[in-house]
Parts: sequence; C-alpha cells; structure tokens
Amino acid sequence: MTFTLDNTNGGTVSGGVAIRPMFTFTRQGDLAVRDFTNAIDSLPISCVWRFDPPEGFTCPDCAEQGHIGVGDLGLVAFPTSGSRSQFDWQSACQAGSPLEIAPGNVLLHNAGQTMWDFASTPIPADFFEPGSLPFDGVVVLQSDPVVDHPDTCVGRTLGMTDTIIEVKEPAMLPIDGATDTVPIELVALSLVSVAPITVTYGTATEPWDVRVDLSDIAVPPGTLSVTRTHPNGGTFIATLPVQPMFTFTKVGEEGGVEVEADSNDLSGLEGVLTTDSATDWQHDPGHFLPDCTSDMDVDLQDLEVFTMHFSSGGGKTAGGPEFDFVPTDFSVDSDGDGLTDGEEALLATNPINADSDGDGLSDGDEVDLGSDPLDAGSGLPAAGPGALAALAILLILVSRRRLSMGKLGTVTYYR
Ligand SMILES: [Ca+2]
Ligand SMILES: [Ca+2]
Ligand SMILES: [Ca+2]
Ligand SMILES: [Ca+2]
Repeated sequence: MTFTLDNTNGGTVSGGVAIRPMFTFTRQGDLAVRDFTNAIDSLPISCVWRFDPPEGFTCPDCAEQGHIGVGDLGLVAFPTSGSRSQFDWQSACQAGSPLEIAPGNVLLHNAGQTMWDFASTPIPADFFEPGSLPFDGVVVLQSDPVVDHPDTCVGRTLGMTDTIIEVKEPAMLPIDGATDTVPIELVALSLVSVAPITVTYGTATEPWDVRVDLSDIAVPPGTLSVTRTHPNGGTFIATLPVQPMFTFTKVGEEGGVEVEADSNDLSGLEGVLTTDSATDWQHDPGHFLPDCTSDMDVDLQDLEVFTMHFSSGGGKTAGGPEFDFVPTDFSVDSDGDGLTDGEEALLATNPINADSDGDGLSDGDEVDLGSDPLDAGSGLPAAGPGALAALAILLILVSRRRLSMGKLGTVTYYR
C-alpha cells in the first residue's frame, strides 16, 4: 500500500492487498459440507483517503506536519473514479490546509461601524443647490445588497452581499508562518444612508438621502498580506483603494433632485482604506454559488474573514470612510419566506423580499407549490382539479404558518 499525502489531512492510496478466502458450501437437507480454499494474490486498491479521527480526539501531533499516529488513522476511502467534490477535507484537527487561497470574489456584508465622515473633505457651498452651505458631517451607512454582479449571473442575487473584494492572484501558504502578498480590488460597493443628511441653506434645512457606489474612475489594486499561523488560518492586513460615487437625492421632492459626486466633481473623495490591525481569517472552502456560464460550481468565497475593519487612517478625526465587514451568511433567511439567502441566490429571487413577484404568494410557498416565484402570473391557482389540489396545499401551508405564529411568536416554515 502506498499512501500519498497531498493535503494536510488526506491524499491518495494505491497498491494491493493479498486475500486468501475460505468458502464453505453446505447442502440443504443433509448438511453435507465442502470447504474450498484458493488464493487470490492481490486485490488492486486505488482510492483517496482522509484522516478522520474519532470524536473527542485532541490531536497531540498536529504540530508535526503530515504525522499520523498509530491508531489515529481513521481511513475514509472513496473511489477515485467518483467526484472529489463530495470530499470533505475538514477534520477534527481543523487541518483543512490552505496551501493556496484561490483567486476569487470575497462576498461581504457591512455590519457595525460603517460611515463616511466629510470633516476633512467637506462638500463645498452651492454643491447641492445654489445657496447650500458646506456639508462636513458624518453619514452613517447601511447595506443595500448588490444584484447582477457580472462575475456571477445576471439576475442572481448574492444574499446580503453589499461589498465584493476580488482576490486577483492565488496566495501560496505552504507552511505555518508563511506569508504571501497578493493584489486585491474593490469590485462592488452598495451602501445607503441610514437616515437622510441635513443640508443647510441659511436658516432653512432640507433632508437628502445618500447612496455610495463605486465610481467608474479606475484605481490601482490594493494589497492583501496573508500570514498562515495555523493549518487552517492566520492573520492578514490589507490596503484597499476606494473611489466612491456619491448620489444625493432630495427627500420628498416631486420629480426628484439628484446630484452625483466622485473625484471628477470634488477632490479628496478618493482614498486608501487600510485594516487598522492584523485581522484573523480562516479558510472555509464551503461557500459555493453557481456559475451560470459553465453549470459548474465555483468557489466565490475561499477566504473566510471573521471581521474586517477598514478606515482611511486614524478613525473619525482623520475623516473619510470606516467600514466593518463580515462575510455574507447564505444560511440565513433574511426575509423569512422559508428560503435561505443561498437558495434565493440559486433561484434569483429577492433575499430581502418575501414575495419577489408581488402575487401574494411567498417565494417559499411558490417553490413548494411548483409555481414560478418570479412570475406574478404563476401563483394562485386558476381553475381545474390540479388547481384545487394546489389550493388545498396552500391552505394547509397557511394554517400551519398561523399555528406556528401563535405558538412560538415567530414564523416557521414547514417542509
Ligand atoms: Ca428568504
Ligand atoms: Ca425572498
Ligand atoms: Ca410570489
Ligand atoms: Ca408567482
């Protein structure tokens, strides 16, 4: 048997095993017995294996690269002819070894301290309208999830993702202590103000909404310096140039008054965001979203980051942006329609609208009933025996939902 280690916790195995079986034939009725023994020299073996320690195993030898202790070898073998995509490399040793962080898109959600402070670069007088005074306040921002990111599929939603950072080259981290620096780029940003800002004109004031996207003005790539401190993670620091496009909209104005601003219009809006300290990260290759062009799964989130605090340097006194990112969680059901954000990403339904097509049936109910959650003409049954059956199922669903609401105070969806 030849074991090959091509991952910290697994690899391939090939070889053969000698076998000498004893066959015993017993005739029914008179119990006559005949034994037969023959040698079959070797059964060929070719499969992949992984280290699969028992529950409670504490892994004393993790520090020794590639070491497998006698008795610790829980061999889980899969035929090599099958798909390796079903292979779960995680183990109790947490040895999902990130020898390489693949290039791709890191999907992030702004939560926490997210704002833009105009103290150091005030918006000048007369910018909003003639007579408007300079604005040097703080705009507190929240997520406005992106849709139609060109790297995925038109019409697909990405859960609560409002920010996408592209890792442009693989980061190679062969051993603990290794560091690699790779280019990164902010490729999507979609934030809106939590409340309107107040624009002043002498003694009068007006409320204006603010949204922040990326400008078309190109910026140089940023850098991500990753250090591996453990087989499945470590720390990182990053710099990230950002070139925002602000859109200000006067609240309640008939027809709408809207002004845009990026560095073509106002100087000082561009900036370089930096992580203010080394941040923990963990490799988690378990996040998959569909790639419509090839019908194959691609990993859009190889780099799992716990939290990511960026500021333009020094916090509020320096002005500029402060962003707090967390990874997009596709396992939650943000709108309570019975479908997780991940399922809605696959269906292209809206993860923050329980009834994407507005036909009165929730996205989850439409999936269960077999109607189209993206077609308002497909939903409530029209007529006929099939429609009666669908209506019966719908009534059961609705009554179950009512029961769960009364009992638990929350809406629970039954499958
Ligand atoms: Ca949902
Ligand atoms: Ca929905
Ligand atoms: Ca619907
Ligand atoms: Ca529908």
